[in-house]
Amino acid sequence: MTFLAALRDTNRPDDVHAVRIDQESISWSGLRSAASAFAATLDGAEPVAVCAEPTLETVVAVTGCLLGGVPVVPVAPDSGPAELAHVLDDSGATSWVGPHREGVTLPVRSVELRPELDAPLPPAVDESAIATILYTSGTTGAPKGVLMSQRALRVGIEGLAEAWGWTDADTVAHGLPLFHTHGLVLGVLGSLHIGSRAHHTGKPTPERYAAAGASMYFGVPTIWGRVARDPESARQLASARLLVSGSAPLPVPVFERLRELTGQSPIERYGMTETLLTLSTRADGERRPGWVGLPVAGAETRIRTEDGTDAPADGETIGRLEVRGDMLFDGYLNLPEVTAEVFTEDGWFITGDLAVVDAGGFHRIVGRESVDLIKSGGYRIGAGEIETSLLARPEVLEVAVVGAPDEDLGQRIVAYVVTESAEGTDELAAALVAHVADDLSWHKRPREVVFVEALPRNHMGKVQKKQLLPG
Ligand code: MCA
Ligand code: AMP
Repeated sequence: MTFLAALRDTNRPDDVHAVRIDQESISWSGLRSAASAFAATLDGAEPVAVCAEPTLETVVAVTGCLLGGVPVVPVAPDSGPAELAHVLDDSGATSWVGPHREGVTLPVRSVELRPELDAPLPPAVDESAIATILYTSGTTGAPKGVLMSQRALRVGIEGLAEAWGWTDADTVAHGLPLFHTHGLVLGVLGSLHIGSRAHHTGKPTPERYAAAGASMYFGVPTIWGRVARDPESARQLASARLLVSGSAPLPVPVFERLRELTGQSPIERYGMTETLLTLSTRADGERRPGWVGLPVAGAETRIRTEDGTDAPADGETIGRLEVRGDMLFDGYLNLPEVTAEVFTEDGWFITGDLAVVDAGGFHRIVGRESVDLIKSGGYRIGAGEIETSLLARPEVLEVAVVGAPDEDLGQRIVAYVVTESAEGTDELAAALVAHVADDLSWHKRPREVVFVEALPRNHMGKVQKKQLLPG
């Protein structure tokens, strides 16, 4: 058993493209040959950092690393200096694929979409090899590198294929970033394992989704909300086989509006960078608004109450969601203590999400344990990371970052800032937003800065973030 089975299958007919990005496409044999040629240039097992623009070059570099058994580090193309330096340093990447970036001193590897020399398809890789190191935010500190083995990716994708009836007859369309699990692993590598075609729409606009003519669509709730507000585009998705939402909760009104406009209920599924996807509704089963369904093949879940026992399957009792299965990560890179903390003594991964389960095994995610992990537009963003970035500005004396409810983004990043003069100006607010966008990345920028005289604190001096949130 090996990951990217369809890409490795030399008998696969070449009549349709394997991957299309915007207007450019590459055939199965073309991708196999370009990725094999890239793999042939790899000279060891050191990670390769790939600036993950949505391009065919990114797909060739990533699949080349996987074929060659070398870990790949997908990097957000707009990572600012602080984020980029951390990712390159922490991952131990020894080469860089992508445009010239200030601060990147690693040797650059080039990608040939049509290599002149034929390279043989590399032999199957030991499945325990690390496939990807994906950086994701925690509640505190800098983003952590999540080590995913080739086995974890294969098992995770096969679990979804079983739940969704995903086959080589499908075409998968989405417009998600290629530096996270959703867009890269599900949206591209999944197809290259199953044999379906992957179509990246470029920008994830409702019009582009409507024009893609795919059988399966992936999106975060922000995208589905925009589709639901564009009836003309939404109606064109009526002929799709599955509309799949995940990465954040799909609001019930969006679910219902999509059903009204397209005649079909979206599939909702739940997962994490560390666990791939562990829960989903099924192509052949019930799809209930607000619920994320059943464990996928190979995953197990349990919901633990405060006293350490399993919550009753009554659809009401809230507990901590814990998961296990072969699609889980191998740990956080360079952080053995942090890795140990997220597993229970008996080997379950503590997701940090709160959930309920009903008698039929259906799960509903009710929230997160920590207010410090924000989900904005489906991006996971640690409040601590933004606070550290803002505190580097001399004007900022104290800061607390929270995720406020937002109709479009799910949560919107709001920074409560204390300055010396206790008064902020619009110019300062704009400068602070630009500072985070430049220092970390665009999607981590606060959407709002509120100047306050003091932050609410308890008698121990700890900031009471819940008091900064409405309700
Ligand atoms: C974008 N813009 C910029 C920059 N980037 N301008 C200057 N500098 C930049 N670096 C422009 C855009 O072109 C756009 O302009 C405008 O800013 C708004 O961009 P932005 O704010 O980024 O977009 P948005 O509209 O707010 O984004 C919504 C989104 C995005 C497209 C849904 O949030 C997104 O791609 N989310 C996906 C996150 C994701 O994949 N998460 C998966 C992780 P104009 O409007 O003029 O064009 S979760 C995961 O992997 C697990 C396992 C799971 O469960 O799936
Ligand atoms: P990330 O590692 O970026 O994928 O973020 C994982 C987190 O996204 C989870 O811990 C959940 O809080 C959230 N999440 C993913 N899918 C869903 C969903 N369908 N419903 C609610 N939350 C979700």
